[in-house]
Amino acid sequence: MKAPVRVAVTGAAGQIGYSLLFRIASGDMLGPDQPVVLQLLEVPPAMDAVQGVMMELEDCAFPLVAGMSASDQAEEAFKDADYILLVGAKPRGPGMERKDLLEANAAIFSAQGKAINDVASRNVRVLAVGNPANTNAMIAQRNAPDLDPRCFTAMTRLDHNRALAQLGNKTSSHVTDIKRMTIWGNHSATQYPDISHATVAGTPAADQVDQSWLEESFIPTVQQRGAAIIKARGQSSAASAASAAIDHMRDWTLGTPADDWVSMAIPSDGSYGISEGIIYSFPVRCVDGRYEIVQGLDVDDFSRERMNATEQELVEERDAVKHLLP
Ligand code: NAX
Repeated sequence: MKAPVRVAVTGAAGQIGYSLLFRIASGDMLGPDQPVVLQLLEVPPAMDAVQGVMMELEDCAFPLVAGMSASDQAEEAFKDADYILLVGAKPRGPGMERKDLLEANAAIFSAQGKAINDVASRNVRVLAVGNPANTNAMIAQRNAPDLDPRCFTAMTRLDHNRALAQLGNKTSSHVTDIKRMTIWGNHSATQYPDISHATVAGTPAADQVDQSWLEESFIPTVQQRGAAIIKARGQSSAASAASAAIDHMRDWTLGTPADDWVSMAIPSDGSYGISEGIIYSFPVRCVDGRYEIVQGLDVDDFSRERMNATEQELVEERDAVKHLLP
């Protein structure tokens, strides 16, 4: 058995937290030989609820749980953390404009970024799930100047997995037959799910579907899937979001298969002409605990237009919170 690692989760009493924590504790994220110490962060009114979640975690008697704590102080919850999942965020309230939402979350993620900078492991892996996830990750990163910017990522894996499912249904194949799916850009309705490099059972996906399905069904369905779940379930996706967060952290840490890649929103280094510094979703491969953008993919006019539109939205989000950045 390995030495325990510290995993901090914010928003631990929320719906995603309720699914996520039990998967982490059972070894789905870091493997069956990796004990974990869970460090939960919540806001003061949710401290009773989080105690209840900890009681249930205890009652599972998970062999891999080496310790557990909850706090309403980020400096406590992030202390020496090796992994941090930033799930808690302020939801859009009635009458709230997009700008208000960005600003409210900027306050939360600035403070959490500073705390990560001050107390987390120097090799921490941070995943922002709480929306607007990409810009929240950027704000946390900018407030953590002592850490490598590459420690900070945001989640587009749920979009990636949704795209696999849609293409699998359309081509009557299993998701495991599909390789090289890509989500470009923002975790929002401007994201660009791209099948132009994908294969289904070894043959190009683009040869197996027509352009009108791509434009009129596939892309909008993936972009709008979150809203469709809310409409059907009356609540936003939670178990699937938790599952995607597990996938993201597992692949970042343990690696991606050589013949495939995954989508992660990471600090842009200018690859594919995308503005440096924004947290943009790229196709990435992970080896030895590090991610690298898949380089050299052909980008046609159809893709370029969509990659630029979602980049533009992220640049606008960054500009809207610029006055709050250090
Ligand atoms: P819930 O409202 O059920 O839970 C959020 C929890 O976060 C609450 O318990 C709240 O008390 C806590 N919280 C709020 N501010 C906090 C702070 N400053 N520090 C610590 N905890 C704090 O939401 P849930 O359904 O769990 O969703 C959480 C976030 O994930 C939302 O922002 C949501 O929009 C986002 N999502 C992101 C997805 C993605 O793919 N990136 C998909 C699913 C989800 O919509």
